[in-house]
Parts: sequence; structure tokens; C-alpha cells
Amino acid sequence: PHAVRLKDYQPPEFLIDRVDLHFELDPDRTLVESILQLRRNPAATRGDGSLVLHGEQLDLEAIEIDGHPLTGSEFGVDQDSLTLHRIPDRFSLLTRVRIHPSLNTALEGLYQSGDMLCTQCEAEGFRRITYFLDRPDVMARFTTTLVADKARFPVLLSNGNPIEARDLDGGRHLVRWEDPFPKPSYLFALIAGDLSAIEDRFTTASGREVMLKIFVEPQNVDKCDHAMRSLKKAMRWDEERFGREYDLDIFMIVAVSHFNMGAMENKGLNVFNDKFVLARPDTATDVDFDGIESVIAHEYFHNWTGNRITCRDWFQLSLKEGFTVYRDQEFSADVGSRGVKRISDVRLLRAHQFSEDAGPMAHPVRPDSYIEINNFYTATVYQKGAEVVRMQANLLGPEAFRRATDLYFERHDGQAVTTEDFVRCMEDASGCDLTQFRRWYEQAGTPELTAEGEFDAETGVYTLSVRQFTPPTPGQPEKSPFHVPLAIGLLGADGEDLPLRLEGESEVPRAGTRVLELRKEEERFRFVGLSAKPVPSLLRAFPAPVKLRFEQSDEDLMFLMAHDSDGFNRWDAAQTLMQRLLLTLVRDPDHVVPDRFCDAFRSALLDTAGDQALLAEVLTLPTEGYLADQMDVVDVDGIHRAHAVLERRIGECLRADLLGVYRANAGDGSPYAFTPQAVGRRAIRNLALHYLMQAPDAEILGLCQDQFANGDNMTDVMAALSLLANHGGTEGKAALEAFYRRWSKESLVIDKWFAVQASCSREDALNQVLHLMEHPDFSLRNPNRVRSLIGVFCNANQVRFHAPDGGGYRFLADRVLELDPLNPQIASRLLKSMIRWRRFDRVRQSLMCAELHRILDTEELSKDVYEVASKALE
Ligand code: B3K
Ligand code: ZN
Repeated sequence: PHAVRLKDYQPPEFLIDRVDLHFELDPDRTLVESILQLRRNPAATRGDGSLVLHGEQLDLEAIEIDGHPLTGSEFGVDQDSLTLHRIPDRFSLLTRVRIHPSLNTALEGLYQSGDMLCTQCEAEGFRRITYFLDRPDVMARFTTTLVADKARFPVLLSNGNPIEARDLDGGRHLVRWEDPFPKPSYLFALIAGDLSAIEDRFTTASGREVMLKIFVEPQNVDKCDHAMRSLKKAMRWDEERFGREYDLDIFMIVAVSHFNMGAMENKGLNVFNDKFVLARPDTATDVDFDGIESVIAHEYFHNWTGNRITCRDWFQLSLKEGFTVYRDQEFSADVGSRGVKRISDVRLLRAHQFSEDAGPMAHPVRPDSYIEINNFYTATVYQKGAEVVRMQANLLGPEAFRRATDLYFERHDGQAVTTEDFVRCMEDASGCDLTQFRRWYEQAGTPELTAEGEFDAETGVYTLSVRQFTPPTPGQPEKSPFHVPLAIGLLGADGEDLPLRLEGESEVPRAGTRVLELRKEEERFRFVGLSAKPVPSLLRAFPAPVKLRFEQSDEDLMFLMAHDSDGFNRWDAAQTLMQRLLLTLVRDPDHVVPDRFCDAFRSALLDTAGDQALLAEVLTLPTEGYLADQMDVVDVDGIHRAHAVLERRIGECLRADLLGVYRANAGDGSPYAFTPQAVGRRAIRNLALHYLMQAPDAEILGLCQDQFANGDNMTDVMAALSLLANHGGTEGKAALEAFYRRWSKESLVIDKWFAVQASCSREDALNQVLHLMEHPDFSLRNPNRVRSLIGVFCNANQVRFHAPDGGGYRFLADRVLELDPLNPQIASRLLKSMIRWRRFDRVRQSLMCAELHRILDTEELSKDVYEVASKALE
């Protein structure tokens, strides 16, 4: 396999103005006839006179240019392309191919999911449907005609507006769709199935009436309301916040049960993993409701950031993904709790993106090479990409940022552009110079800031020195300094924010947060006019994706935890304190958890004035995985032990307080509501139960069992089930059995049942997982199932996955090899859980290394798995 490089980008030699597709749908044998109107691209350099179209796994039955069938010397076909020799400057190309949806286990192109047929074309799946210039800078107008058996496939959908529907002979029917907007092939979609729909309407700001439809399998129509509400909220929000209106007469969402990722933003026809559509209070948790709201919004927002304006090439992926994640984050912050949203986004970034940056697959937000593009739908492109947009929004300020996005939408509508085009709009609309800032797109790695503070009591000057250093990443041994916005505050002895006046400034600014800009490798900021030594609050609301080293005493951290006006930093101070304590416990198992830790924990717990959801975040320990990232050599068992010790200690010494919180937050008997208040209440209550269950007596166990049996919503039931499963014994077993019996017909709930067992830290977890692989409900063909059993075990059960006998590693490698021929994207995602093998002790290193070699030595690996395994071993 060879690498594709950004520097080799060439504009397409031909453009495609129109596409006419005609499908005769059949799961085993579908006929695809395509008529393309091609013309030479005036902006391209002339090649050798031939044209190469992409195409994979297509059986070619007919080919014509301008109505004339081609002879064997006029074209050539191989594994992944069709070459046309000696072609005119403008012509129409007809091809007729056969494809086989029911054999398509990769879930890319046209495939079968349950009884329906659906497509997934991003990034390069359209070439498995027909011969095409399958690259995002070729944008065409599509007309799609679908013909199928009417009884089996009564619903036939594609992009755009429906323009014709009629019955044909033999029980078949035909539906024709026309998409007026030119689009790249990756946004093509079709759906055929026996589906039910819920409908609604939306009137856009300028008065356009839009029909909204969510299609699901008939048994799921009672689980679509939350998705529909989320969609309408997102449509309104995009008008208000970004001035973006929807542009077709109909917007459709289809939920499918076999899907490689979360969802897909095909023009006018978003296709979703059903996990991000279906929810009822008794089947879905608060986390699921939240995920649905943000993924529905994300895909909808792509209509402008991705579809109307798309990417020139796949190196620009973050142009649409980073920006769209930023938009969905802001949406969730506006409709929910901003502080909690920021915390969970940063948690995710630190857990996944920072570790990606520190591993063998580290790459810039705009990568410069790849072997398989599907391996680059990463936390770096998505989450760090969103942070890079967020920094620009903050540097410009809200008004200029809005002017800049308006300019972007106006200047580039209908085009396929680059991240450079985006940054230029930011500059042109604001006058800011982002020359140095562009390094955020080009350099991989997480910058490490080291800060030092010094107070001179005599002059009343507080000097903050900040240095930056970015460790090398593969292919980038040396880094240049970044342009880093630093939002900081200084707290006085009463906990209030002080005014931040820099030396040389005459005016005294208002007290509060101030944004400093770090550009050099090292800079000093001198604050004047202070009467006593302040307590600094650095990186408020997490202004940049960086790590910070700053020696701060436990006392200062507790002070910040109690007083910082920035909610994010109150949380971060608490996390730092807990992390310190946990790492001390890892090094020294005899260390005694100090009373003042419990006191601080207690006073936070009993502070009922604040936001409950925020409080739950503050009182949640850093995960074992996150602690692992803080160690030079991961001590898997030590971390697990320390984590357990501290949780248990909290449960014991705060038993009465936790019980009080548990009871006080029981709810008032009103039905489930997905509001920030209700979500916060459930979160703090279930956290209290979590700590109590670390050393449960009969009373606590009884509470947990009662919640499991009588909880009226999945959030509470699932929280209790997970605690009972970890507790084990007859109670755990009985709960798991009862849960299965109750929900055996609900596939998404059964995913939870698999996941809860896979994440169970009991010693026989791997055996349990192996046993569950034999369960009649387990299938390697369903990505959600694979993720909930295998994915959860390998990523969320650190202590068992990394068992010192290597059983977990062997298990993972076996599964990767088994899955690779079926579904390379899922196989390669799983394998990523083993690529940071260098961070472990010698024994584990060599065990993981051996498994990676075993994979790499296997014949006929997919590009996906080959790239991950080979880069891991580089
Ligand atoms: N754009 C899709 C992701 C496609 C992944 C292809 N391997 C979903 C999204 O980010 O909205
Ligand atoms: Zn996206």
C-alpha cells in the first residue's frame, strides 16, 4: 500500500456537470446505470489524453460514449479503476454495472442492513456503486431513479426533492429524486425499505416551508420524538447564531442498525446509526439523549459546513469536521449547560486527542499524508479541529467572528475549498494576522506550557512567565512556537477576581478574565497594582488545546475549587487535586488519604447552591485511562488499585452525606424530562450511589437493587445495573438476567447489556467476554455490537485488557484478523487500542509488539489495518 500526499494534489482533468443514475434494486444483484456529462476542466493541466475513473467491485456490463458502445481497445478495467483512452473534450458516458449489496460486509457503498438497503459513501464509497471521479472537488447535479419491488421496498429515498413516483409492472415501482445543488459523490445516498416515518414541519426565517421526516423500522416509531425535537432546535439555532437557513423542501433522517460510525450528512437525506436517533426514557440514558441531540445537530449543520461548501481534498477534512464540531458544541452549550458542556468536551479531548498526539499515529489537524483516509476520522481532525476554530472565534471576538463566517459562506458557497481559505476569511473579515496561528493546522503534537509565578510584595507586581514546548511527533522532529491564547484570572484573598493591569497600561481594567497572547517560546507578563499575592487561575475555560505545568499547592487548588468564578477551572482544580492524590497512591500504596481531602470533597458535595451536573463533574475521579496518560510507564495494576482505594474511602468516610444526597435527589415523581436540571439531579444521585456501592452494606445494596428494579428511566436503571454487575455475586447475576429478559427484543438496549459486562473489572472479565462472543445475540457483522463488547473491553477496561499474561492482546489481535476481511474500518478502529504499546512495561510491550507483528505478517491485510499496524511498529 502506498501513501497519498497533500503536496501531490492536482485539480481534476475533467468535471462532471450532471449525473443520471438509474437503480434496479435487489439485495443480491442490483443494476446501476449511470450517465455522466463530462467536460475537460479548464483549470487543469492536460494529461496524456486518457481519463481514469474510480470503481471497485463493479461488474461492468455495458459502456458507451455519446451513444456508441466502446470496443475493447478504447477502455481498460482493473481492480480499482476504469480507463478511457482517446476521449473528446466534452462527452456523455454511460456505464451499466452490477453490484451485490447482500455480500457487502464492509458497509461502504450500497449494502443491506436488516431488511433494508442503504448507502454510505464518505469517504470513498461511491466508487463501489458506479464508475466515477470519486473525489470531493468534483461536484455534480444528481438525478436518481430508484426501481424496486413495491411490497418489499415501499419506501425509496434519495437526495433532493422527489419529482416522480409511479407503479411499474411485476409489482415494482419507481421513484425519481432530483437534487438541485451540485455535490460531491461522497454526499450521495439512497435508501430502500419498509419503513415508518414521523413527520413535522419547519418554517425557515425567510418563510420556506420544510417537510421534516424521520424514517425508522416500524417497531421504532415510538422512539423518534426526541430526535425530531432536536432537529427543529438545531434548525432554529443555525438561523439565529450563524444566519444559515435550510435550502430544500424536505429534510429526511433514516435510522439504520448496521452503521460504521455515528451518522452521515448526505444532502437532504441524513443516514444515522440508530443509536443516535432512537430514544425513549425507558430505553435510553441521559447520555444517549445528549448524544442524539448533538449528532442530529452536527449532521444538520453540515448542510452548510460540508455540503454547500465542501472540501477540496481529504486532507482538508477538518475544514468541515472541525468547524461542524465547533458548531455542534456551541449548540449544545446554548441549549444545555455551557459549563458542563465545556468540561465534557475537554475531558474527551484530553482522553482521546492528547493521547493520539502522543502516539505513533499523531498527525496535524490538516494531515499531509495517509494510506487509508478512513483512518483519519480522528479526534485530532474532529476535536482538535474544533478547538482550532474555537481559538479563532475567541481571538476575533463574537462580532468579527460572525462577519468572518458570513464572508466564508458568501465567498465559497458551491465550492470545494481548503482550511487555508477558511483562515483567510477569518483574517479578511477581522484584520487579524493569523500567519503564525496557521501552525495549528500544520504541526502535530500537544504544546506543553510551563508557567511560573512570582510576587514582589514591595512593588505589588505579579510576574507570570510562560514557556512553550511541543514534543516531536512522527515526521516532525522540531516544532516552531504556536500562537496561544491564554485566558487567565487572578483571585484575591476573598476569592474575588482582581483587575488585571499589565505594566505600562494606564487604565485599570475591570476585574475578571483577561486573554493574553503567547507567541514566542517564552514570555513574561507583569501585572501591577496588587496589594497581596494573588492566586492565579490559568487557562480559564480551556482557551487552547495545551497541557499546563504549573506548581500550585494543594491549598491553592482547594481555594480555586471553592472560589474560582470560572466553573471550568473549579472543575479542573478538583481534577488536579484528585490526580495528585491518586498518583501518590499509585506510588505508595500505604499512603493514607488525608482528612482534608475528604473535608473538601464533603463541602463541595453539600454545596447545594450550584449546578448539580457541574457538581457531579467536579466530584468524578479522573479515569484509569487518563491517569495512565500521566505516567511515564503505565502502572496498570497500581492505577486500578489506587482508584479503587480512593473511591472506597470516599464511600466510607462520606457515607452519611452521600446517603443524604442520594435521598434528597430522588425526584418528585414527575415523568422523565431531559432538562439540564433533571439530568444534573440524576447525575449527582447516581454518583452518590456509585461511591456508596464501593463498600456496600445490606442497606446500600438494597437501595441499588431497588433502583434497578423500580427505576422509571434507563439512566437510573443502567447506573444501578452497572454497579450490581461490578459488585458481582448472586445480586449481579440476577440483575443481568432480569435485564436481558426484559429487553431482549431491543437491540440498542442489548448493546448496553453487552457493554456493561465488557467493562466489568472483575477478574474473569475476559472469560466473560469470550463467553458472550458465543451468545446468539452477538454478531461480528453489526458494528454496534462489536463496539459494545470488544471495543468496550479493549478501551474501557484497562486493568483486564492489559492483563499481564497478554490474554487481552491476543484476544484483540484475533478479533482484528477475524474482522478485517469483513469490515476493515471496524477492524482498524479496534486495533488503535493497542498502538500505544511503548508506554507500558517491558513485559507488556513485548506481548503487544508480538501481536502487532502477527497482524502485520498476515497476508491480504486491508489498507486500513496495514496502516495502523505498520505505523504502530515504526
Ligand atoms: N462525515 C461523517 C463521517 C464519515 C466517516 C467515513 N469513514 C459523519 C460526520 O462527521 O458527521
Ligand atoms: Zn461531521
